[in-house]
Amino acid sequence: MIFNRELPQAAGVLHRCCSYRQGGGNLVILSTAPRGVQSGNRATWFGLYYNISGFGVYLHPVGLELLVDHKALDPAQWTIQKVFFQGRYYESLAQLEEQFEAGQVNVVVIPNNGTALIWASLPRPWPVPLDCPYLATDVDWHFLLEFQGPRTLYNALCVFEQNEGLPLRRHHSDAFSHYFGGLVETMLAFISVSTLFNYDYVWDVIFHSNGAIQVKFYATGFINSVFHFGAARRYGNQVRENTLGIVHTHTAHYKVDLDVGGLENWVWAEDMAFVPTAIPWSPEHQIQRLQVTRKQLQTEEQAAFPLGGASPRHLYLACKQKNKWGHPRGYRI
Ligand SMILES: [Cu+2]
Repeated sequence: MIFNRELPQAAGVLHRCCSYRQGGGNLVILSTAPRGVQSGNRATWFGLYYNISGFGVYLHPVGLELLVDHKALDPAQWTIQKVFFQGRYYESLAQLEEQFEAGQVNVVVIPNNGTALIWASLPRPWPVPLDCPYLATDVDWHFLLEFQGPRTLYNALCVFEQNEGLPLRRHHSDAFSHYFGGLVETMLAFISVSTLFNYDYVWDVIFHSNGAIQVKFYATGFINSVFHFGAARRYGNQVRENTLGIVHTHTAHYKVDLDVGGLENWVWAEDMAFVPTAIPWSPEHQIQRLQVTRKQLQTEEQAAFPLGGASPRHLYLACKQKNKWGHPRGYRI
């Protein structure tokens, strides 16, 4: 719709700014959220970028953006609600072209000097060796999701064991007797990568020997960029002649369903608190004494902790079974 129906209406101005030819083969679109201003809206801004083969297109915006209403189920009925071109808004591409022909549009010519890099298009294993240590084991991932039949992603995960960096415990004695004892602490790591548009997200799941499961999540890849004009630096950093790397947010949601030793599990919160106590051998004096606090969280509400807010020092998921001393067995979250 954008390339066949819309862009030809502004062929003149696009030829001038962005070496446009019929069909627009040198351009690609990238969309951005939000997709509307209220519930039910389906309207998205699509930015046009130079299609630089074998290389990221994400740093090469040409300064044209189209607000497409894509609520209709039939794409033929989608419409352009607004046009942005190099700092100004227009009602349609036809209006932009009309004003360009009347000499009213100040066109910034965007150079298309990207070079194709041949090595970038070579097939390669995934994750690539830079994600994992050399001795890691690559594991294929078989799945049924989203496809009619089974699929396999080769080398989708890598698994390795690694020294934690600190021993679990060590002690060297030179005081009453002479001995040394210690235990290495290792972790088991699973690493995978998922690619979404210009980003690669690296997911680490790490199992520590104290029972803790740690999930790490990193965003890397190409930055998000838009056409740079006016006071745009307020919204990011200039990274090229006509390109602004923009501030924005990434949101990630985790949903974990963990059963420990059966389905009967509880969430426990452990922390420490200072409790004013009279000194036993000198009751007229008071000390702030540190105590362990333990609380079973009864409802989902109680077990919900807002990001950045205060949460208990130790949160763990415990099963019915107890250890020899009556402490519930569980995994720390
Ligand atoms: Cu980002």
